[in-house]
Amino acid sequence: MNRPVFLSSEDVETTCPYCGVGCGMTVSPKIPSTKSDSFEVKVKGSSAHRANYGKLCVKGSSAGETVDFSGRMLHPQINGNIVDWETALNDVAKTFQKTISEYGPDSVAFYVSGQFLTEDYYVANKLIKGFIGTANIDTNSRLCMASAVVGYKRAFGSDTVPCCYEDLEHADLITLVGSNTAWAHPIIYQRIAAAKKKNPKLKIVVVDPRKTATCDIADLHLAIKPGMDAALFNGLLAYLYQQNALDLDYIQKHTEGFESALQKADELQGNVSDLATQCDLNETDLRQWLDWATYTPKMVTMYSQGINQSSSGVDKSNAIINCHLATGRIGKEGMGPFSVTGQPNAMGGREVGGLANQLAAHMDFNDPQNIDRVARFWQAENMAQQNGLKAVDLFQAVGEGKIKAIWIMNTNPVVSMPDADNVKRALEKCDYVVVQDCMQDTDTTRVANVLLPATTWGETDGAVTNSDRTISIQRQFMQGPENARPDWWILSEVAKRMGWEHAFNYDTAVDIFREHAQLSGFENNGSRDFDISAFANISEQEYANLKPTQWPVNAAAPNGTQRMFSDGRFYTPSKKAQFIAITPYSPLSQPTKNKPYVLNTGRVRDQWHTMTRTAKTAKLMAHKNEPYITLHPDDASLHQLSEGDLVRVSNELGQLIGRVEISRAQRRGDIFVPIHWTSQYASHGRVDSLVRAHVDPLSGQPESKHTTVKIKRYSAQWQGFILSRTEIDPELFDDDYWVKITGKHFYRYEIASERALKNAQAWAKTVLSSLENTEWIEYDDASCQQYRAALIKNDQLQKVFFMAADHKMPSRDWLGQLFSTSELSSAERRSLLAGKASGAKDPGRTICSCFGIGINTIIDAIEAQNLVSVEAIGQALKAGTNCGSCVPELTEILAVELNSGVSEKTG
Ligand SMILES: Nc1nc2c(c(=O)[nH]1)N[C@H]1C(S)=C(S)[C@@H](COP(=O)(O)OP(=O)(O)OC[C@H]3O[C@@H](n4cnc5c(=O)[nH]c(N)nc54)[C@H](O)[C@@H]3O)O[C@H]1N2
Ligand SMILES: Nc1nc2c(c(=O)[nH]1)N[C@H]1C(S)=C(S)[C@@H](COP(=O)(O)OP(=O)(O)OC[C@H]3O[C@@H](n4cnc5c(=O)[nH]c(N)nc54)[C@H](O)[C@@H]3O)O[C@H]1N2
Ligand code: SF4
Ligand SMILES: [Mo]
Repeated sequence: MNRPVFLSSEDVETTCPYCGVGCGMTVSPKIPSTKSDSFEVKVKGSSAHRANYGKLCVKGSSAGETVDFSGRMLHPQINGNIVDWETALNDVAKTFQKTISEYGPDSVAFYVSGQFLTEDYYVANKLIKGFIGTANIDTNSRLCMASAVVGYKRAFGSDTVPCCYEDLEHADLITLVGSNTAWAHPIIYQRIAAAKKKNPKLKIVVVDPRKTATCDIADLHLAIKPGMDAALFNGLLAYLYQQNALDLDYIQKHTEGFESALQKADELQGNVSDLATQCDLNETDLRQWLDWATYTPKMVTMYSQGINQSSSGVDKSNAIINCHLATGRIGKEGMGPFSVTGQPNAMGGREVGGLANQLAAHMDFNDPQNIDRVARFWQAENMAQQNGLKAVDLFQAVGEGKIKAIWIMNTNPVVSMPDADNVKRALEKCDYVVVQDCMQDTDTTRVANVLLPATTWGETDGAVTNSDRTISIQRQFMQGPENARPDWWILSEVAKRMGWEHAFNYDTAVDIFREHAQLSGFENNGSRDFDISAFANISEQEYANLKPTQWPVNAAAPNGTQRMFSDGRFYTPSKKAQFIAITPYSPLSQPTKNKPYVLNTGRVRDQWHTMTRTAKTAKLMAHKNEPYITLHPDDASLHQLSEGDLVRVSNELGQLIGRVEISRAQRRGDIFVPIHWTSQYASHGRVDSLVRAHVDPLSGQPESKHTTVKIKRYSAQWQGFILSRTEIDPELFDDDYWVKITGKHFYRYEIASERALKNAQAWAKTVLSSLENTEWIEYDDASCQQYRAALIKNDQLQKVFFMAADHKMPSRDWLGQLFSTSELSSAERRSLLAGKASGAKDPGRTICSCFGIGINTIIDAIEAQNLVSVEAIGQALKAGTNCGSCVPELTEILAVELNSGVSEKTG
């Protein structure tokens, strides 16, 4: 059946499909009682889950709106033809077998994802490493937290996140480094904000070159020069020593390598004034943070992509960890170096060993005993003996023809890999590309030979592990498309057809989870941190009811483990933690005369990665709906750019076109572009086509936050927008700029061209292609380059097109609302080509997505009703009262209004 059907009418406890906070959710199915009744999935935060205690952010709370089957991949396909599963599975198995027998196991590869469920991940890893016989499996986690993994391993001898979320509530100082928590980990942000309210002593410091929405709760923002974090934390280490604030007893008992780490730090960053210059920081601010970090015992340092996505990402992590070790601030309440993960199961991927340089269950290839142990446990027939290729090298090898067959699952590398156009070319050239996705049309499915339709969130069961080691279950509550299958099932069926029936004979996800748990405890005896042997015999029923649990969970800790390293024992051979001497270095691309700008990239509040889920809902599209480029006002005036202009960003690898957003939140010389746009939603929006594939030498993680580019105004000869009840083929826009935006009952296209439009009416007739029996009303004024048209059928608005010399046309909101009415009133008809109801006000860009409240409405209310707090705005307009994701922006708007200052947007 290719429409969604619930399994039952009972509430289901599950886990959010999005970020690594790992919020628990209760899903309440609303079973349609009649055929025309709508299918509705209600979600609310589960109050019992210790990640979120009932809260959800705007993405999580809208998850129910994304489960319809629009755009889904519905059938297995080979070279564009629909085939049955048997044919597809045989084709994949045979082609992989043939390639391996001709060219050896290293001629094939898997590229997987931190959004895989643990069971999917486990099977993929077992198949390729234990049976195909190569470790050529890498994951998008390489782009995400590979540096954090290596940092932890260098320091602790294991990939262990020492902290838990409760530490954020116990801390008196939280330094957020390279983390836009407010947008990327909103529920953690809300926990920190609540902790601060409760404990006014708690200081928050944000270290980020940009002034982000997260800075709204910060006592101090250090707008660090991009890439200089290792220097900053070296500086802290030296300062701790200078202030006599070291925990010498801890250093002596539990660590090694302190002397050389301190010596290096003191030599290079021992002088605070010099350090301020190196990091381009105000010295007073820097001293303030150094003092807080020296004299506040309960300190958590939470870090994310500003640290990891760097050519010195591993060193940056160790520079942070060094400071915690030097003061013994680890393994104790309210303390620790806390790397937060981005994807819902980035941690599960690390557990199964899904990276090319991991083996399984927190064992590596560096010890032959590990290889032997895993081989015995799996009864592996072709055990891989060494690390495989990391993502950048892997796609390079695809391009060079060394990898002849690749199977990509649950990730969209043509969008998300650095040097993405080159990745695309490599895949186009590759003999055999299998893409397993739940969506039919992505940039990566477009270059596949074989497409395999997977089930997705809500349609299958599996485990995920969040940022603080909590394992929770994503549970099935609905039936997926008839021909979609769970990822683990597809992998197992191919494995069986390659001759390994006995090793992949799984009936359910629980069978796999049990095996994974058994491996974690196999010959472990306390030698490995990752141990969930308490689940080694878990029954179906127990799995179905599994409560969120923090690993390790074994005989010694049957209820899980909140915090690690409390006893000062680590997983290195000496059981002591390791200091690493750090020599900071700058990002690899440095600005030149021709490419003077540093391109920084990251996330927006309401979109998830390559938008395949979040762009389906109008609600999540309302906040930011076009690719944009944020730049400092001085850089904007240098290029004579105003807010809303189009600009072209380019370098030798590619180009991107987006809207100008001017903000003092941006440092001079740095520009920021969001990562989300793809070829399905924008003509020139894929930012990774510009990002150089420079990597950290130890982790192989790309420097996605630092590439040099030039910018140039896009000299639009005309601009326009279309609202249409049905989709429009972007091919009709030729090579012009276009962006597609999902509205409620319509699609919106923003268009611009560098070529003059000689005959607007003719263009409109082609692109809007009038249907039969449609009324076509228009307004044409060539003298001022204005053309407007509307198509109406049976009194219902079908399409509108507005064009003008520039972007300043009526707000799209009022016109958009008309698509929700089945019959236009005569007043609406009369106002159509004016684009607004007479006397109506433009609500402005959406701030609160839950209630659809725009910035102008908020400002008007603040002014008219003298509102002085975010709570008062909430009472007046409801804005910010549901999920709270927009509270940082409301705070900012309020601050600007109360100070009557110049509007400063945060990105
Ligand atoms: N809304 C939303 N939330 C998400 C995701 C999403 O797609 N959308 N994705 C999830 C995933 S997979 C991940 S990995 C996380 C990422 O979560 P975050 O890491 O918080 O998000 P980013 O926006 O990638 O980058 C964080 C910040 O790093 C800063 N930065 C850049 N260069 C430097 C530097 O040299 N030093 C420092 N200190 N900072 C720097 C950027 O300005 C940016 O504000 O988010 C997760 N949550
Ligand atoms: N410049 C720059 N580049 C970046 C980043 C950055 O900050 N800057 N961030 C990097 C980071 S941290 C990350 S995590 C990556 C994310 O980048 P990607 O992993 O490429 O992005 P997603 O959109 O999450 O891709 C997931 C794909 O899996 C599909 N899918 C969803 N559910 C399922 C399922 O159950 N099964 C299967 N088989 N498929 C499914 C979706 O439709 C989608 O096509 O981007 C990286 N790229
Ligand atoms: S913070 Fe938001 S996106 Fe992340 S897990 Fe929670 S509800 Fe989902
Ligand atoms: Mo990520």
